[in-house]
Amino acid sequence: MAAPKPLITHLYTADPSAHVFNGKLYIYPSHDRETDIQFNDNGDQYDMTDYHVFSMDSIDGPVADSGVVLSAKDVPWVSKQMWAPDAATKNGKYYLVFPARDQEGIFRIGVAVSDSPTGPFAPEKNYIPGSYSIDPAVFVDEDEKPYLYFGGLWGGQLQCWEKSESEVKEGDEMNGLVFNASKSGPQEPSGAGVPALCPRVGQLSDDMLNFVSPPQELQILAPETGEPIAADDHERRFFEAAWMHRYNGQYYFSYSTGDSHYLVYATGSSPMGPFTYQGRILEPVLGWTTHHSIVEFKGKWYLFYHDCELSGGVDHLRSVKVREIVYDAEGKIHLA
Ligand code: FUB
Repeated sequence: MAAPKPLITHLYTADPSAHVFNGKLYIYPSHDRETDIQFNDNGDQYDMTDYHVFSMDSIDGPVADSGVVLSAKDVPWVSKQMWAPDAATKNGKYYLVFPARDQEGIFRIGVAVSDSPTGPFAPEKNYIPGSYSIDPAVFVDEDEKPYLYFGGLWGGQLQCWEKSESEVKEGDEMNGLVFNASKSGPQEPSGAGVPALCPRVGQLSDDMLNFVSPPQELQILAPETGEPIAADDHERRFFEAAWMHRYNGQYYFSYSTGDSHYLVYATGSSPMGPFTYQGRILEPVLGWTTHHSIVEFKGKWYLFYHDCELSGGVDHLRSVKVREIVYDAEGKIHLA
């Protein structure tokens, strides 16, 4: 196939979460912007302040920009860095679910609500109690139960959260974890045989504003051993960019491997896991980050992702692209 082109060229956009609502395709991306902040492994250069929503009637047709649908200045709990969002619909409402740093510089996950898939979205005053880290992905299963997958290493702070029997801060009673600021930055567990840190999953309440029980670690197992993937297995371990979809009765959990720059996937028979690693979806793109979503639209399946082609390789100025994917008879994913 011809090399995919950026779908949106008047803005920089990244981390595309694509959904089909009422027969139309909507993209909920990060809105990258130019800043003087130098590249670092903590991700300070990704200093985004608002979200736009984009829509398409057909996969090769024009992309409509609905304008700014939510700004950091309108969300009381947010200090900065509106990173990769997702969206979902339930009970006739549309929910924009997004991570940002709170007033103490800790990444949390918040919700904003609208009657329309293109917003504008009215933010809740506070973040989801017990939420932490980045890259929320909401999955509403066939039985209408909503699940929130989240987590990201290094700048995403997943490694900063530790179990504590006491001294849990108000608002974190749900997760029972404390934030250890000394672990901020490019750190994660290491050493042969040490299990990798895994993403978190929690079932959401029907109004999408709370967890119904504490989020738990989602297991990703190596197929050859049935054991959790190890922390030093950088080509397969979870880093960030969680996504969940269902195909042919199986649950597909996909994610970025971060510093090895792959998009990979694992499958399981329950939305809560465990999942068994299956393989790669996309090889490294131009730019450090790689992030995606997978959606069925008009009978075909698509991978939305980003790279830095439009900015000539500037790492924090990314652009959304799309490629068709197919499943083989064994349910393995291939680029079309
Ligand atoms: O866009 C900021 C961060 O970069 C996202 O949260 C990560 O997934 C990576 O794409």
